[in-house]
Amino acid sequence: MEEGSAGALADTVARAAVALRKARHVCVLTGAGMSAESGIPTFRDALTGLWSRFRPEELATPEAFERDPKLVWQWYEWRRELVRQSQPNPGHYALAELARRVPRLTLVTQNVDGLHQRAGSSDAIEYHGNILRDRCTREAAVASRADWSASGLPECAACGAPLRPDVVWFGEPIPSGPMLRAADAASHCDLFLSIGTSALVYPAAGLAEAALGAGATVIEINPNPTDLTPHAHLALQGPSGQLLPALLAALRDG
Ligand code: BV8
Repeated sequence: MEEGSAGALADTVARAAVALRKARHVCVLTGAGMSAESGIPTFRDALTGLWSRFRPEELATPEAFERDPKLVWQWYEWRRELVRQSQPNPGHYALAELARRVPRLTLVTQNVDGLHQRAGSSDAIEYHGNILRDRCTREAAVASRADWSASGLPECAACGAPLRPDVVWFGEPIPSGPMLRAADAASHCDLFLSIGTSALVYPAAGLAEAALGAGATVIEINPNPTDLTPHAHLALQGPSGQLLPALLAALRDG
């Protein structure tokens, strides 16, 4: 990074720390970029190699599961293994620490990897569910697996119905609890942090719009520009695993 842009970034981090110091209620939305430095490919990168011939919308949908449950389970088991082998990165830990240094912080994550919780953000709102949990397709509740199934696919231990990953697929509604809690935080916060998301998937991407509409300061952390960047008050262009610890240090030292 050339001298000028490093200086400009340090200045933007300092300005973000001033906004954090003044904030009464911070709402944070994280996306797949938050876990990139933990070795979990971002949602669109996850379709490299074996999966590159698919688009997310072709695998993460009820129709895909209906059409070819074995293929969909293969993709999820592959991603589950990546998640199991991953660790939270310094960005996850910095966010957990930040929650202890501001009056109120609501963390909403689009990620299904559970890394925020493993880093200490126990109250993270799982807007799109959690890939490590199974859900019964009949009882629509989190379920455990039968030891054996005739179909070779995971079945509910209680009722024998097929199991699915406990995530929100494209075309499915966000669970009402997370939806309402996230919408309330976005429209009542005075500072909104959008971290590691391409701001393309709705209704999650609408949370930043709600915060802007309610007059909150919006700060984005992302190495690349997104549709949100032109509307953000501050854009910290870099990896969250480095910028969140820098932001926390600036807040502490301020
Ligand atoms: C719904 C769980 C209605 C599954 C996921 C046309 C226009 C607008 C909307 C739509 C449309 N057509 C359809 C829709 C609706 C659709 C949608 O938004 N589609 C998009 C593709 C246009 N939304 C839905 O279907 C939602 N449901 O609308 O239901 C309804 C209502 C009532 C009743 C019935 C129905 C459901 C959406 C949820 C889908 N599930 N995940 C799974 O994971 O398997 S979404 C999936 O994408 C992940 O959760 C992921 O997190 C999320 C968003 O992606 P990002 O997190 O932003 O990840 P991405 O890879 O895109 O970007 C990564 C970013 O990180 C990049 O910007 C990169 O620069 C940055 N980065 C990289 N490295 C770093 C970094 N940042 C920081 N540090 C780094 N080191």
